[in-house]
Amino acid sequence: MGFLQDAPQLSHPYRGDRLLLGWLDRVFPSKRRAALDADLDALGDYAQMAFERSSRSTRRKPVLTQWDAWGRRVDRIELTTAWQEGPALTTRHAILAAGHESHEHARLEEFARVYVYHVASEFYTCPLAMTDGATTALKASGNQALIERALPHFLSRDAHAFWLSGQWMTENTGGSDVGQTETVARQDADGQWRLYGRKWFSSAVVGEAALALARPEGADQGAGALALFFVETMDGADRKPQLVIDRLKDKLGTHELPTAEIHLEGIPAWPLGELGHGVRQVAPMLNITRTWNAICAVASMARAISLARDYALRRRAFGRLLIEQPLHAQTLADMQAEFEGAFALAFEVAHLLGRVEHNAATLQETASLRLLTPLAKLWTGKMAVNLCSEALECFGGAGYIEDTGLPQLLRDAQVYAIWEGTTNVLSLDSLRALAGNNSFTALRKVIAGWLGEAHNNQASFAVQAALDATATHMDAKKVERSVLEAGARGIATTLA
Ligand code: MFK
Ligand code: FAD
Repeated sequence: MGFLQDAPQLSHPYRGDRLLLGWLDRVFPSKRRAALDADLDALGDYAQMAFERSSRSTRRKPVLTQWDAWGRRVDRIELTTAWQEGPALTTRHAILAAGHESHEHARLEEFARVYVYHVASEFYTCPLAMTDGATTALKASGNQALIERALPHFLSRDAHAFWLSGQWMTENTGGSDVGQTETVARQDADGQWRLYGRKWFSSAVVGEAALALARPEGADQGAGALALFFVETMDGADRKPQLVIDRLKDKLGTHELPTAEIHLEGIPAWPLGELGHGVRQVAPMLNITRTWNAICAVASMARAISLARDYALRRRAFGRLLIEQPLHAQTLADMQAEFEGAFALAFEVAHLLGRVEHNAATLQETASLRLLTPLAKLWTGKMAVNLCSEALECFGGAGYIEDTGLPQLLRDAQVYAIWEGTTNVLSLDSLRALAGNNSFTALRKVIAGWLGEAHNNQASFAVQAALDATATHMDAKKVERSVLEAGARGIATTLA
């Protein structure tokens, strides 16, 4: 046999990540850093093992069996190995529990774990994100009965007690415009609420709970009249019969994640708070899952770059290693620079989140968090697609071949820009954040600080012009809303 190319190897996703290690050393007090080390080390070991395992096996998709041999409806979903390992890893390493400890570094400790675990988890991080979001929304609701019922499960350190939560928002009528929700909430004579309707995308259908938007029977049309409900999906070991799984989606990527279309046929539900303003009540969940999205997008970039860098040390062209070819080295360096910027943006959101949640933030930091959350989500979502595409090209034709495992990186990356608010929806959310009456002045100061540091004058002018337009619109409604919206993506990406 002639020449055989070595496959790329994965450096340790924790101990080999210079950027993460440097960042942890910088932001953490040494005592906290040492405690975190053991969990990150173990999650890094798991991620390296999972990488090697995936190169030996054909990746599987979850399988839905709707009927048993005797005609009974069972809706059983068989999960991939990584998904079966998810609850034990999550609870053993306190991935969710760490984020809800009572100190301002809690979120950073959580998201460092998420970053190391994400790619190996095969998007088990998707329902983890929603569970974290549900925890945060329940806390914000102040509904003590539901908090006491659900949080001991969501934040459990025992795999047997652990519950996942879904986020049932999107319907056929619209995922961005949830105001069109058709699912109805009806109250029994005994006062129990029940949900009836169809949810078009449910990514945690194997979970034990969900937060669902529904319209109380007889309520007005539009988003303002929606209510947010807590749902439990299981009756002992069986899924409740009022939750019917119609089918699993056949998706471009995230193949291991069982995303289902479901029908709700009277499943019991409990409102989180008042029977209205469900979107306002679900917003804390959205902001948490958007932060997860940014961190996970950055984790995918880290994986793609790590493999491309390793390959450049193994592959030769024109008499030398790829890394010795000046243009290839420059290509990798440019990718690394974009990645490090995205990493800084995503982790700044995690840092601010922890400070805000523990009352350690200034007014400007609170306003920054509101704006940076959509910006980080939209920027890292797009960047992950660009960067994974570039990384595939670094492997030449091998990057296009399925059993190298590389194409999956690109397919999976495409989801970051779509779910949890598309790029356009988040650009509009950035305008919403800018226009928040209390925060605009504080934000202008923060942004002036960024512009002071920026060397790109064209970008500075664009941002300044956008802010002036926003201010004018807010003050005197002189700028047409349509003009502002048409420019929203430009404003958002420039700010990001
Ligand atoms: C591995 C990575 C892990 C990531 C997890 C991935 C899981 C993916 C699963 C999903 O995709 S779940 C579905 C996600 N769906 C969305 O993200 C919905 C996208 N659409 C939007 O975000 C719309 O902007 C939104 C539905 C939120 C608002 O639409 P509306 O109907 O125009 O509402 P409106 O009137 O602007 O806002 C209602 C209230 O919510 C307002 O407050 P008030 O009632 O007090 O005025 C808003 O200020 C507030 N609000 C909206 N977005 C907010 C927010 N508040 C804080 N933060 C926000 N982001
Ligand atoms: P639409 O809302 O119809 O959007 C279509 C296009 O119109 C987009 O490009 C959008 O940017 C643009 N657009 C819409 N409104 C505006 C506007 N005002 N201005 C400018 N442009 C606009 N949802 C859940 O609730 N739970 C889940 O568990 C879940 N899991 C998912 C898993 C996967 C793999 C995927 C792909 C999606 C999942 N979703 C889930 C759904 C997801 O959140 C929605 O697909 C997303 O919010 C977009 O909604 P839509 O598909 O209805 O698109």
